Amino acid sequence: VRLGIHTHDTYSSYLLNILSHSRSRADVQTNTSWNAPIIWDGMFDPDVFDQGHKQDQSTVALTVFAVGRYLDAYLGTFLNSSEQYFMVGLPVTFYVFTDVPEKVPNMKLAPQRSLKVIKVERHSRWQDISMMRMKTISDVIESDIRHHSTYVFCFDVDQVFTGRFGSEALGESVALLHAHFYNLPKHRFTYDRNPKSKAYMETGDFYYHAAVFGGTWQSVKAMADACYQSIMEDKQNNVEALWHDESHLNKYLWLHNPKDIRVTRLIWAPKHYDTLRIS
Ligand code: 2GW
Ligand code: MN
Repeated sequence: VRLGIHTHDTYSSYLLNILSHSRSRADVQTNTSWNAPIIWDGMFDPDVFDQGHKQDQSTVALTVFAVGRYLDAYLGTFLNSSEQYFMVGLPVTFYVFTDVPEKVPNMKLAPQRSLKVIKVERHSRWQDISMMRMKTISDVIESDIRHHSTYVFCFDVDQVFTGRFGSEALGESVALLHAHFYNLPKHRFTYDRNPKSKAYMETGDFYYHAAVFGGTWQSVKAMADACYQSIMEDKQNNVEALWHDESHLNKYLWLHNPKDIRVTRLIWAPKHYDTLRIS
């Protein structure tokens, strides 16, 4: 019960099919004020989503960073649990970023699933280890992911999958409602409140957890690029957002709400009053 999902404007036919198979829930908010779905356990039929995405030949990339002590502490458990629960049945490429590639555990993966290890520098400040992921994610989408995967999901490594995280989470722009905040009043949200930071925001709609975000590679690249740019502008101005990349992600997702008009079917023709309405 932890997937906050919003979807922009591309819907293929099987999604319409899915909608007719969906069940609602009365105990949680199931759509945003701009009508994007918030998906919770019990609202979807996993088999219908899986079938649709297999038909569409959806492929998924997962990025995760394990730099310094975080490799021994978390990576093995994270990867094993992802192999067990993340997008099972779909082709998945894991992208592991680390400063010590030779220490990445050898994993036996199911068919159509593979793992790529990419060496990154270890930033001396932990804030940079976290924030600079945005740049690396954008670069790897550009150089590799966009040629192989429809969707990309980016995860913190200090997490363990304990249940299905499947194709119901695939959408153009996907974010997770922070488990600590989803039920709290907005004034408790820990957005960045420093007007000098690019992440500054007075109010917003949700508080998202930067430990999970995803979407189509195009959408994730736009998100990562924008966050990275804001992070760098902050550095030039000698400020750092309260929760680092998470603050920038929250600002971006607040500014980039999905549109409520998905398909333009009928538009107003231009009316040339000067020639049409001469009496
Ligand atoms: C991070 C903080 C302090 C000391 C070390 C690190 C660290 C992070 C590290 O030494 N090595 C490393 O690989 N990381 C990566 O950055 C790793 O993937 C980790 O999951 C991620 C974010 O750091 P984490 O998980 O310690 O931060 P949290 O759990 O407090 O996360 C939230 O806030 C962060 C910004 O402060 C990020 O936005 C994160 O996405 C949020 O979940
Ligand atoms: Mn974390």
